[in-house]
Parts: sequence; structure tokens; C-alpha cells
Amino acid sequence: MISIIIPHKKGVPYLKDALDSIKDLTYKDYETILVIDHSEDDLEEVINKYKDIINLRVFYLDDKEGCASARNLGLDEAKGEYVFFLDSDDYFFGDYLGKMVALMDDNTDIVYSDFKRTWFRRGVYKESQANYDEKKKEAITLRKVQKEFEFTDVKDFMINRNKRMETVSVLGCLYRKSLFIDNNIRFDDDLHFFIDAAVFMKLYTKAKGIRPCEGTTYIKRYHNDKETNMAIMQHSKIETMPHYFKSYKAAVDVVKADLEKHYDLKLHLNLILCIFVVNEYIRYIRWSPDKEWKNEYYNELKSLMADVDMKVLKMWDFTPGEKKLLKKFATCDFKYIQSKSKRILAVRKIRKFRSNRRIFFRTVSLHIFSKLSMKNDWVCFESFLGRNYSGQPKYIYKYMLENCGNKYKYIWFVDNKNVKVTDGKCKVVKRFSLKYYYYMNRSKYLVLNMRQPKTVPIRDEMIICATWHGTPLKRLGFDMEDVHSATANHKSFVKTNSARWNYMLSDNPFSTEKFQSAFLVKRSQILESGYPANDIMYYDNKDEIAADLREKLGIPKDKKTILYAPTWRDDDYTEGGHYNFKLALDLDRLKKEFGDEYVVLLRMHYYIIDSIDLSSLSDFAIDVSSYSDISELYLISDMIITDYSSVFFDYANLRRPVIFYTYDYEKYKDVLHGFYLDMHKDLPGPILMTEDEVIDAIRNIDKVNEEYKERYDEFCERFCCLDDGHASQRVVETVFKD
Ligand code: C2G
Repeated sequence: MISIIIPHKKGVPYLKDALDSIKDLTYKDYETILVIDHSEDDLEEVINKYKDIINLRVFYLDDKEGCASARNLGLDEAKGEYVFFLDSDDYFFGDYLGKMVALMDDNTDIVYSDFKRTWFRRGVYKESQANYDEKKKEAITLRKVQKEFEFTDVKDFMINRNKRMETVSVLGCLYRKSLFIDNNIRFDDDLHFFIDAAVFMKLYTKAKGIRPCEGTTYIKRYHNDKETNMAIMQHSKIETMPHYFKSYKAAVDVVKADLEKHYDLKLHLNLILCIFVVNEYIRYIRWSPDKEWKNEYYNELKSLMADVDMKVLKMWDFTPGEKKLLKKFATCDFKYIQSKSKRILAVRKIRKFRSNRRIFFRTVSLHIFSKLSMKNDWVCFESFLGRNYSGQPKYIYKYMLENCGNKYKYIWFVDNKNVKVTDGKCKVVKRFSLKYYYYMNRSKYLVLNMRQPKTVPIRDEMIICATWHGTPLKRLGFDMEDVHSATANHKSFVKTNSARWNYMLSDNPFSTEKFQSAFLVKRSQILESGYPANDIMYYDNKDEIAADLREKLGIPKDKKTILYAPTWRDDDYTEGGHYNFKLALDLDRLKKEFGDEYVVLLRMHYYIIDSIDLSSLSDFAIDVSSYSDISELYLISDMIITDYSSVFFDYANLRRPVIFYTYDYEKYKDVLHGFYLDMHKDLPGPILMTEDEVIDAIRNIDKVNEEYKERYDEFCERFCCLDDGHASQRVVETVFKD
């Protein structure tokens, strides 16, 4: 039998993924030991749900705390011949443990699986994404290539999995329990971080045999909610430093017990320490030495470095400066090491200047541009990260052109030269160019509809009007359990980013409420103005604008139009903040059904990079994804089909039919995002799961209108109540009141 030991501190949704992994095992000869480490989670429901299905026993830590104590208690209680440690935020797939246990024999004490990292939930995880995460992480932390690393037996295992102290881990391995009992191996209760290193070295050095298990992967999950559920590795280095040293020392002591046999392991640990020193420690040492902890840690580190075999310098691509520092560490005084560290960091910065212009611009910005006087009449605009000339910024700008005359100088930030600012006279500046930093520093106002970038310094005096880009149906920011598609510090970023907004626009009281919980903005930051981009739907000349656009797009006069505007999927991620989208509508079929009456306008979300080949359907379907302003597209659309995008909140101002094609509703609702509203009760149109239903609804659109009339009225009263064609005016009069 396998005893699966799970320590749990925080995060019910994570735990559910872990328990689901066990539930899905075909191999059933196991027990699950859940050790609760002073958790504040309400776990009753989860425990009741899984109790009988996964042979679960629950234990609580009393006096002690921490993952080490929890695992020790689990070991004490384990009845199985084998033990497996599963962290409550990790998971695996398929018959993972069944495959591993099948490889255990008289000569094997440890079977290990592949090991991957991701910040995706189990339902969203895809191999390609994990590889992407992995690659990205490697690029950041292990940019160098390990050279001439001669390990005798399980070289790949050691190198691939144990690159840093936090990855010298007991996870992803099935152990014969007698290894622990016979050798009296336990986790050190005093350690709260890096608890695995010494235990792993003991297990590894005592094991009779160790074998890989092909086709199995342990999935270690990152947290990206540092604010409310901090992962162990997200704690500050200052907090974890003493644990690092103690853990490292204990691990080295294990291998030193039989140094002749395990010299390669000692070298490996030495190398890990040296990499830590040049990657992390010099950042702390660079500051003044007067704080007690620095001297204390410095002396500790000095003694650890005295034991390092300098052969390791050849095993890694250290720079000459780093090599010199590592060689001198054990013998030189603090002052020398500090000045050397400063020099190394300065050289790195200069190198970064060369390879990354943005870092150079940022430095110029901090040291030069930020000292220049601020221009009270300069206003910067940016829409959808500079990818469009559209949204609330466009309509605020247009209003200012007409009503503020030459009082202001206007600057538009664009992502590429295809983005054309077609109105008025303004300066067009490429995002992240040197000029961009210049204008960001000198302009008093910034009007944008997404977040301001975290790497661009923003002066305290700047007034930021964050217009945002839609009433939320799907959950946002802090209202999401986890943001799958974002980096580890995403929620912290959201918090500091939105705290900086002087004004955040809201289109209705519903958004006002949700934005406060999603972005942690205060009520006083929110301007319930309605959306400037919706003003166009109340323009007197809106029919003329529509007629011009129809002609420009080549839509025949006798045809009606359907705008298909779906949103993006968190789990269809490619690189660089872009997503893919697979069209779930058969356009040939739609053409056969409606080709005589309608033209379909396909509008992909601005995150989507896939372009859809419509060449064979040119007289029926038009790709309008690159058309900047979706508000103008609303004007020419006789109905809209969407899924979970917020487009319908805006479109509803026109009171034209809305159809929801939600073929992946369950996944989107439960796994990917979750919703603020009950789609089946609150929305102004039918929720359809199949193409047949969509076709049927289009065919009977008058009937659909009739059926949803009452609900449409209620919807508009709730969500379009502030839009009246004057939102831009309200915003300008408030934000630019001085
Ligand atoms: N959009 C677009 N084309 C699409 C989808 C969206 O031009 N096919 C634009 C619309 O202006 C829409 C905005 O992007 O209002 C936001 O799109 P969403 O699909 O709602 O997605 P997201 O960018 O994640 O915004 O609170 C706002 C949203 O809920 C979050």
C-alpha cells in the first residue's frame, strides 16, 4: 500500500486539485493522510466529499507547526509499505502512482517521475504551457549552461530536478517506507523553508536503487496570489536566509559522512550555493553592512563558502568577476566582498542596457526625465496597450479636441505604426521608446483603458484616469481564485497598480461594486460616469457613420450583419501575452443557411493572434479584427453573437439582439474564470451551447427578441443606466477640472 502524505495550510481550491489527482488513480491500494497545519480554511465540506472516495484520514498538528512537522506526523501515521509526499497545492494526472509502484522491486527504494512547474490549475494545465513556464523560469534564474558536470549514475535526475535549494525536493518520488524507518530519517521541525534538502540527501545516499518512471509527471504549482496565499518561495530572502544556510549545511553534512562515495553530490551542493551567492546574496550584501543581520549572515555564509571545492567554478559559466568573488569569499573581509558585489551588479546592469533597451530607457527616465518640470497641459492617451485607437480614451480625446481647443497638448501611445490616430492634431509616440518615457514623465495626465506598465516609473504628480474597458461578466483580479494566465506576483501588481489610479471609470453601479473587490480600489477613486465609448451610440449622426463604414467594408446594401465577437481563453496561451482561438462556428454552414440575408463580421479579441482564413467566403464573412474601433462596428451590426466578452454590455445601448454562444460554458465557469452574474438569469439573450441552436436563434431572431424583451429592459436599466451620450463630457469636466 502507498501512504500519500499531504500537509495542508491554506487554499481549498488547490487542495481539491490535489485530492482529485488521487481520486482519478486507477491504482487503488493507497491511503491518503491529510495533515492540517493550523489552517484557517473551512475544510469540512472537502473532507466530507473525499473521505470515502480516497481512503482519507485527517490529522491536526497541535503544538508544532510547519510542513516538516506535518510530514513527520504523516510518516508516523503511515501504514503503507511505500510513502509519497504530495503538497496540497500540487497535482498529477492519470495512474501516476500505479505506474510508479509497478517499478518497485528488491533492488529499488526510490522511483521518481518527471517534474514540471506551472501556475495553471489542474483543469487548465497543458503540457505545452508548463513547458513554457519552465522555459521562462529557466531563462530568468538559470541563464547559464551547466558545464562538464560529471555525475556517475542518475546525472539527469540530479541536474534536472535539483538545480536550486528549493528544488532539492522529496516531491515527485515514491519511497520505500523502510528507508525512513531503518535510517531514522525525519524532517527538521525547526526549518520552515528548504526543509527537503537534508532528507533528500539521506534518502538518496541510503537507497539501494533509484529508477525513473517514464511518462509520469509531478506538477508543482506556482501561486500568483502573493497577497492572500503566499507560496513558501514567495517569502522574502531575508526571512528565508537562515533556513537556507541551516538546510544547506545539514545536506552537506549528510554527504560528508561518506565523502569518497558521494563527492559528486557535495560538488553539486557546493555549486548550488555558489549560484545562490552570485544570483541572490550579492544583492543584499551591496547595501551598507551596518544592519546586524547582514554581518551575522555574512559570517555564516563565509564559513559555508570555506568548505566549497573551487572545482565548481569550472562547472558553471561564471563570469570572471563572479569567479573572483567566490574564490575570495571565505578569506576576505566584508568590505572587499561588498565592493566586488557592487561591481558585479554594475557590470550586469551595463550588459542589460545593451541587451534590453527598456532598462536603459528606464534608467534615463529615473535619473534625467523625472527631474524635468511637469507639463500641466500635456495629456497622454493609450488604448488596449497601444494596439488600437478606440475605447474610452478615444472618445475622451475626441471630446477634448472639440471642447478644449488648443488648451492641451495631446500625445497618443501606440504599439505599432499600423495604429492610426485619425482625429485632430496630436503627437504619436511608440510605446516603450525613449520618447514614451519622456512623455510619461513630463505629462500631467494619462488616460488609458488597461493597466499602466509596471516597469515604467510614474511620477506622484501624474493624474491617471483609468477608464477600463468593460463592465465585467467574468471575474477579475482579486475576485478570481487564481489568475492562470499571469505571473507569480500578479495580484500584488494589480493591487499597487490600481491603487495609483486617481480616477477609475464605471459604467453602472454594478461595476462600481465589482471593481472595488476585484482591484481593491476605493469608492472615492471611482467615477460613475458611464462609458465615453458608448457616447457614439447616442450621436445624432450615428446612421451616417454606420453607412460610411458599411461602404468602406464593402457590405452590400441589401444585407444585414451579424457581429461575432468572442473573448479569449486563459488556457489557449502562446507567448508574449498572446492567445489562440479556435473558431467553433462552421462558416460554410452559416453561409448556406444565411448567405442570402446576412454578412458575418468576425471580430477577434485583441489578445488573439490567430488570423482566420476567410478567402473562400469573401462575399459572406469579413474579418474586422484589425479594425480599431469596435464601437463603430456595433453601429453597423444588426445582431451580435458573443460568449463571455463584455461587448454586450456596451452593445445593449442599441437595444439590438444579443446571442450567447457558450459551447465551453462549464469549463469557463468552473475552471477558467467564473462569473459575477448568473448567465441564465441576468443576460439579455439566449445562452446556446451548440451551433444548431445558434442557427435556430438567428433564423427565429424576431421570436427571440419577443421572448427576451422584458429581460432586455431590466438589463438596460441595470447596466446601461448611465449611458446617455454625455459620458465623455462628465469625465473631462471632472478629471480636467483644474
Ligand atoms: N473586444 C473586442 N473584440 C472582441 C472582444 C473584446 O474589441 N472580440 C474589446 C471590447 O471593447 C470589450 C473589451 O475588448 O469591451 C473587453 O473584452 P472582454 O472580452 O470582456 O475581455 P477582457 O479584455 O478580458 O476584459 O471588465 C472587462 C472585461 O470583463 C475584461
